[in-house]
Amino acid sequence: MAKTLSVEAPRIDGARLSRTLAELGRVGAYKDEATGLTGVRRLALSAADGQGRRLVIGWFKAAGLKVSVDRIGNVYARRAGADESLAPVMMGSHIDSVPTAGRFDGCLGVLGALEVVRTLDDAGLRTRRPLTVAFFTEEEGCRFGTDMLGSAVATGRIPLEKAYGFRDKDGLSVRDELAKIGFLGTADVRAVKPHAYLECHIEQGPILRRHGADIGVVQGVQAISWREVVFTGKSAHAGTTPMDLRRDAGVAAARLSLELRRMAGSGRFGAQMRATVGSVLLGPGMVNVVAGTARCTVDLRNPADAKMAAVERHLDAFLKKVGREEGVKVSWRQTAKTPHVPFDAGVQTVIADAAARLGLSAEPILSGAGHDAQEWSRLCPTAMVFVPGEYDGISHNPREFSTPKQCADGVNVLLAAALALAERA
Ligand code: HGY
Ligand code: MN
Ligand code: MN
Repeated sequence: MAKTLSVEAPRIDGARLSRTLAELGRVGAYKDEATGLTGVRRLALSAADGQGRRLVIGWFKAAGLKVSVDRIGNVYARRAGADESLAPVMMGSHIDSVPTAGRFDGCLGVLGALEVVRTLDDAGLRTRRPLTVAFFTEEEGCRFGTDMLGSAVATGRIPLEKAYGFRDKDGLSVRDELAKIGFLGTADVRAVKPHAYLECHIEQGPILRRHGADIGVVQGVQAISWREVVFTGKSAHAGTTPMDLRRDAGVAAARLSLELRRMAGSGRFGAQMRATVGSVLLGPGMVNVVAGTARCTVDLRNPADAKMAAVERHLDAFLKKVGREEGVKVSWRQTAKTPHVPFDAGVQTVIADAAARLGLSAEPILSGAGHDAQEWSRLCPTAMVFVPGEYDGISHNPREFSTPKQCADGVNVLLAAALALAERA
């Protein structure tokens, strides 16, 4: 008979966690030209994502978890509690990646939760509430255009049929790509109602490391707004077309990039304002043809919703101005938009107490990156555990690195916090 839980939580096996992270990191591994490092390329619903999913599910099953796949491809793995009638404490994140990723973004949260389960099994401990470990579809949003897709469907922000219809740059749909990798599941997407949700994640920025803090107690996620902006000018001969006769979509795109940097640096929208043009596709994209079209992505981030609204108004006016001055047509569509999301104060306290009991230094921090947790916070008390990263916490880059101790500290806090929440009525 499993022992009931003492207050003192067991400690995880940090070496096993590192091995598991390394093994998943080999799925979708590629040689990164820019850094010379081995990176991870596991775009959502790609063959590599399917391979990674099957590897992780194999680990879930080997740990005795009951696995289900829902209709948007989210994967839930349940560990029975002493009282199966109680709602589970859920720990999750994502294993899909951007094309130039490291092996920690998202994976630390999923494999850290698996390590929590393995540690409880080693200790023969049964929690009062069931525990669910999960990973969600297309958290990154960089293939099908909107972030936290699987979690947004599971928590009711995006309808399933709308999500099925999203297409990548080659016109392939979410639904078809789920089927292609064998993850068009059958479980109801709204079936999981956790008692609480925890996510362990790398900070992906420089703050914790610079402050010498072991743990970040995440207060929430800043507002995010993504757009796709299309400038349509006139393709023309690069050699014969006088400069004053051009309607150059490439110049319009360049002005957009420069204006975003000027806006973000002006302080007018707060010191935390961040703005990025991550992708510019020029058409026809030839050395001797003035660009007739430019398809750009815009990523805006701001901790304050009111400031984000002001940024959007300024950007709308700027796009009209550039259209007028460059003689190009401007169209744009909103591809992602989430407000500032505050996390539950009670769960933050549980995390802070766990860190203190473990003798780890912790500080509150607002997340600059979007996370699945911000979607689950609509359904249940939610918060996150951040771990610091080396090299100024660089992420979405193969140089992404958190040390085995940093990862183990974060997952020990995740374990202690999950236990505290799982023992509550
Ligand atoms: O874009 C983000 O903030 C996250 O990495 N999906
Ligand atoms: Mn992430
Ligand atoms: Mn990411």
